[in-house]
Amino acid sequence: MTSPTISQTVTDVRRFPADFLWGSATAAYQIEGAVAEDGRTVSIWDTFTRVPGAILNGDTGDIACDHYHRMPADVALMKEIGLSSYRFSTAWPRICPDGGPVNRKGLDFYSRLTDELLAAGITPWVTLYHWDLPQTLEDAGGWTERDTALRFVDYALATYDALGDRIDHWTTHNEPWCSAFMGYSNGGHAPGRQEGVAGIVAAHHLMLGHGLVVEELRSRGATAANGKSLGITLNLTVADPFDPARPADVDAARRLDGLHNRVFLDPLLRGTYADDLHADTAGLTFQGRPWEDRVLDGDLEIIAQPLDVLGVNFYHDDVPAARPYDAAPADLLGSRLVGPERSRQTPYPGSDFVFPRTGRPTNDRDWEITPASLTRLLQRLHDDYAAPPIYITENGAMSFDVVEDGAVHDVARREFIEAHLHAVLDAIDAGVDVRGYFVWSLLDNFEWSYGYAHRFGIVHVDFDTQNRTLKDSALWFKQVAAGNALPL
Ligand code: BGP
Repeated sequence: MTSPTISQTVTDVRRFPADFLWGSATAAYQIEGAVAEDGRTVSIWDTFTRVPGAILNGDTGDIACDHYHRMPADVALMKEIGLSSYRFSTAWPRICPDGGPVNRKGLDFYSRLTDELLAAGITPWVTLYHWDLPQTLEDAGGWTERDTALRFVDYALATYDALGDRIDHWTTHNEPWCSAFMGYSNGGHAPGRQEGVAGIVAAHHLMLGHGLVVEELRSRGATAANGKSLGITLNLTVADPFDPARPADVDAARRLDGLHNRVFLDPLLRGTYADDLHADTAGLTFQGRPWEDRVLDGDLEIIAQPLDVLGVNFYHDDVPAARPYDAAPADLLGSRLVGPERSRQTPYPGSDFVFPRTGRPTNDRDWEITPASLTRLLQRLHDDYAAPPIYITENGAMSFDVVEDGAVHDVARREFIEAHLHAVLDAIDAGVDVRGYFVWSLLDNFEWSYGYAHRFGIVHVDFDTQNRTLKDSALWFKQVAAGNALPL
């Protein structure tokens, strides 16, 4: 007897709203390779991957998934999986090499990709900045300089002018928290600067760039009435104290929420920075000045432009304990993994926490699996921030997958995605407007600090042969997307 499929057991399913988008996401530097082709210049990640010890096994994105040369075949894979949308990023150093004038050849690649997607019936969803700042702009100060936000507008407009006739969904930034705080506070990501409160300066300029782009695109007719949708993607978390009876832990959770969630949500959705963010960072300086010095009159109005959608990336919640906290390393999350040492510096200026194990199951990355927190997060965005329609623009799990007899039995990933899809449905049932879900990632790829050792794809990539194998999770996702429903 064959096992029942979704269509055979129509009563035993939980349905998603009509027109729910089923997608998968990637990012340029993580998959494209071809780093020196057709005029592309060096980005901060090309530079950072050369820093000894920065990336596990010294991996780089030089070749990655060789997607730049294999794009049509990869789009065919998306079609085979039945994706209704594909979220990718454009590479700034391809389109505006060295942050300068437009490079037609760089744009052509994304134009061909867009046409290929549309021909396959897949809705393109573009992200303008997924962390690959041209090195030349970093050399001039990077995101701690206001001018970088202005250069971002030039690049964004060039991209929109070339692709806006065919692409409706535009995201300015992916996870500006990582760009700002991993890039400029703890240095675990490119450009690798460990400059404390510089992270908030960078966050402000990233958001300023976002707001300026939204303003300019609106004036070019990118409005909902014209079928265009503009947004930003944030990696948000839910912060709970490890010991609710310990006041220092309660304070740690509040601080983490401030320096991770509200530092973006408040300016973007309320046009303000919270009082406790100012208080928690009082006395910290970057280049001798407090971060607030870089917030000029009118900036918050620009940042708080109304958005059509909010992208939410979610991997796990956070349950901090305040230091000093006495625990054996094995009792702390992440302690078993050999990650780059620099990533362990606090990315939270003025605050430092540890993350003790709470006893919940973990995945191969040693991240606790916390789907109920996704429901809480979505409800909070709805209740406290009156957020615009939400798309889950990334969610997924790392596992050390292997190909056996032509298949990859990634049960843990399938279960992870399934649990989080139920969490999304729980939020929808509670009245939150969630309109799509993009699994991270389409392909195993260059996972930043973790290089190629850590696999997130629903498609396995053999990095020696570039052979692709659909994992069991992809076959399952195909069924769910086709039925627009989860089996019970
Ligand atoms: C997000 C990024 C993705 C992706 C994923 C897993 O932060 O937007 O680009 O890489 O997380 O990341 P990592 O392997 O670095 O933890």
